[in-house]
Amino acid sequence: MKLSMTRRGRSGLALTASMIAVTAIALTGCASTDSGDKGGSDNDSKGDQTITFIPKQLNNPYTDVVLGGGKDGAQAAGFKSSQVVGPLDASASSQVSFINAETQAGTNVIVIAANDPDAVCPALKEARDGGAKIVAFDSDTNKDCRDVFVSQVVAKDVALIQLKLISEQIGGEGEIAILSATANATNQNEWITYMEEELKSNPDYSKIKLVTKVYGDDDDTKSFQEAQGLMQAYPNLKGIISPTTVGIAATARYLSTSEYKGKVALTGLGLPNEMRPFVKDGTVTEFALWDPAQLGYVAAFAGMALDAGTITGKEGDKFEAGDLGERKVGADGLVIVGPPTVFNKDNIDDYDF
Ligand code: RAM
Repeated sequence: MKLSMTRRGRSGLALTASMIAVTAIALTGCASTDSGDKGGSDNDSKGDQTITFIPKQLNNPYTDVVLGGGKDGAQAAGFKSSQVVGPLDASASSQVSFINAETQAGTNVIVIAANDPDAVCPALKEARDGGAKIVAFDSDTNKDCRDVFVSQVVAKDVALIQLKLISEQIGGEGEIAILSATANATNQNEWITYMEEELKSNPDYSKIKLVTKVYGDDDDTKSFQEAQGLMQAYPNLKGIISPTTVGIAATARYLSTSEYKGKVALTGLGLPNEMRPFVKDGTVTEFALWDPAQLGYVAAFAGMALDAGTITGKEGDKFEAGDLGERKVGADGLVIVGPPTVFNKDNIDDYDF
């Protein structure tokens, strides 16, 4: 990993605490945005811009790390103020009222991780009509509702790494299941589709059978129960892929005290700090993720470049993302942050997020 903003030595906990404070202000309805000039040129762009992050949901430790990076990025990019607002659940329409409030407030840049690619679109279009720039991150909206999509990694790579890990862990054959977040999440569904295609087309995986997909809704309790349900419904299950930090942690917790510990493999996308005990106790061998703070950080810089008019989101546009250097806009407004990292007992202690 080239540059990690949250490698050991920087405090992920501090970020989390500060984000909780911001969230508390937002939830009481007291958060204010400054309605600044929308800034049409590079020269008048610095100084009074406002940026608001709307994650899929607030009560998600992954989100806290992303938003910590977002806050750092907003400051480094020169925003006058940044804030976080959002729902407590990741349901399809839960973000709409928050978008509308930002439109009312005249916020310059809205950064959103969409719970549903369609549900947020009418509200985002209104925000754009009012002059706001829209940066989707983590989970995309429909392409015509945002200016750019800042993605952690190439979506197909995320899918392939998880398949490779599960295949290694179950010896290349047997039944597997996917325990996802919500059924509408754009990012989850894209990864799952790539996994399904690869399972069908790659002869290396011809002996692996995906028996079911279940949804824990990025809710710890529901994810735990879904994991338990999987084991009851599929007694021959060899492995579970959970491409969500909430799902993989809840599943690991279930497996760790069950008779399936060490027998049913679990991989997916997890936070090293949450997964550490389960790697150390042998419940989980290897899982993957990127540095979530970098996602928020790059999204803030993309927002500033859009607001300043130095990029419009077209293919080939370039912008500086502070410490992380130059980023390029690809086809369909896609900005890639960095490659996924695989965590196991040998390297997990090197990471702190
Ligand atoms: C969960 C969320 C998020 C996803 C990560 C990996 O926290 O579903 O959208 O990107 O996991």
